[in-house]
Amino acid sequence: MTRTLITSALPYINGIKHLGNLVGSQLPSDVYARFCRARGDEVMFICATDEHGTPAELAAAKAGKPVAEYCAEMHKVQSDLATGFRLSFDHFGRSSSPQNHQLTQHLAGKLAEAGLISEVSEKQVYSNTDGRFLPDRYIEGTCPNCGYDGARGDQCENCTKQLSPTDLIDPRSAISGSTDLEVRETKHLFLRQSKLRDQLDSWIDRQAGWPVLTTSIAKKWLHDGDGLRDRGITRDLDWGIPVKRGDADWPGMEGKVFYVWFDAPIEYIAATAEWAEANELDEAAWQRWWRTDKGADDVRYVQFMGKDNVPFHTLSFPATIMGSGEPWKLVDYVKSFNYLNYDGGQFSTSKGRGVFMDQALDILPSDYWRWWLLSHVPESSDSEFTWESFQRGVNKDLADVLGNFVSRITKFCRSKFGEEVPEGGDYGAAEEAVIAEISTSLAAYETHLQDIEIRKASAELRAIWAAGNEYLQAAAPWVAFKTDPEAAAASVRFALNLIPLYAALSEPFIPDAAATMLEAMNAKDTPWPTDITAALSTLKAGHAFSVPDVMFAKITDDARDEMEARFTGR
Ligand code: B3M
Ligand code: ZN
Repeated sequence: MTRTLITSALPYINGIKHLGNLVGSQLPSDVYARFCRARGDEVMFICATDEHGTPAELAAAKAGKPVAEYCAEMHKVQSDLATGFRLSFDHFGRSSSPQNHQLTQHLAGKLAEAGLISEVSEKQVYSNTDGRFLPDRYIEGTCPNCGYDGARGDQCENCTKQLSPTDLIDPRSAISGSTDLEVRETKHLFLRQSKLRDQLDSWIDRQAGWPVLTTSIAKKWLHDGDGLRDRGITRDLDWGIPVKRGDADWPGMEGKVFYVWFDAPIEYIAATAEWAEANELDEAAWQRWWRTDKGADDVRYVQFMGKDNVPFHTLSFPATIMGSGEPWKLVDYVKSFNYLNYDGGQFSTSKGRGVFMDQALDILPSDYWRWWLLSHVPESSDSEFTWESFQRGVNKDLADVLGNFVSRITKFCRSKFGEEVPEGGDYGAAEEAVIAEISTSLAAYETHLQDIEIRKASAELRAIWAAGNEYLQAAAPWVAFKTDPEAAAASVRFALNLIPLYAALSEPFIPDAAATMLEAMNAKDTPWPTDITAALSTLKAGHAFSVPDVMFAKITDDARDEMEARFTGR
């Protein structure tokens, strides 16, 4: 049996994610996981909240809560939203878990043993009022270049000049506004990634089939400028994973934690250990996914992420894995995405611009969003959400094509033959033609899903739905019924058989609608089809069904305008 390990980039804990975040990793990874499961793979599908770093601390401070409490609450919120969008993770973990503490400290110890960690003394700004070191971008002041008074310690937003904190005139803490700052000496650990450059380079060269977007970013970081320079992996923060070498203290590193981007990808592994614990399984149960010496040789590991995360997954995390000298599983395929924009601009968490996951589910069922987002996933270029396009996708594809087909044929059958599959007549040339058409589309659909070409897959799925609608239109059993009831019965039987087939094929994209169709057709265990002729003869004469409730309500122009207005100028 094929074993597929799938991870989605971990959403930051600091607030509810917008639809651009959702479509840039979690949602397409869910389609792939569902497809692999439907095809009979053994799947481990992992995600988690990314809980460390300054943004988590600041979000907690803003919410007026201790950071541990804030993270626990937000984890629950994000986990419930994931369920609301039907993201079928085997485990939705937390990067603050004991498992991740242990594994991160373990790997740091191994890297140190391998001579890949150096200790570097740095000067950094300390805020006496805040009682902490300030990262560069949490220091504000006046730009020496243009005089703008909101420049940050890393860059002036006004004139774009790169700055260091000591360049700022009248520097102050962005957290408290305090000017009681001083420069202190502090020691940090650096991962000597540069020593692994050749190893990483040849590993990337071997990944012939990776998407261009992924490889081009990885190569750029590897070869241009200082992409692979040694990287600080510790921070002076309270919240995070304490710096240790395995179980042992790390002299001189007391009170420091690992940098969030060091521990976050390790959480992919740790979350699988969390999964094992939650299911009362032993260590072997998760190690067979991650340790090539414990059975993970035959695992295919696929990662999903937005393009800004590519360098961390193609260089930094592999450097951690390779540098440890231990037989951990490396990624086999990195699927990355461009950005989804919102109505002529960008989605923005800080500005509250766009539609956020909680708001989306308040307005409409998750399938509506899943369908539009997945059929517009920013694969080959950035794409844009507009309310008009959303309305069109829901009304035309879901309501007019799929929903209309299901409703029309089940209602017609009920009125003329009752709520069971009618007997009489035989499939003929028209049915054979549909079988041939769908067989061809199915092959293309499967190829696109295997290649994780989600947008092409969605177009093929839509074509499969349309084939049923066109068939029904041409066969017109409501006309045939008057003169040739046998022929009408055969058409109705054929069309009813398309419903469970559509459910199975649509499940990766619109799982709730798929479940509704199967429930109505009394065909819950319909498998992924291998042969369309056989699949379309599954429901025999006499098989009982029921007419489902309206599957997709159309979005009226008024409703669209209302939603659009509600989301501008927030
Ligand atoms: N939290 C960034 C992001 O959501 C980061 C991903 C971590 S994946 C290990 O874009
Ligand atoms: Zn400036």
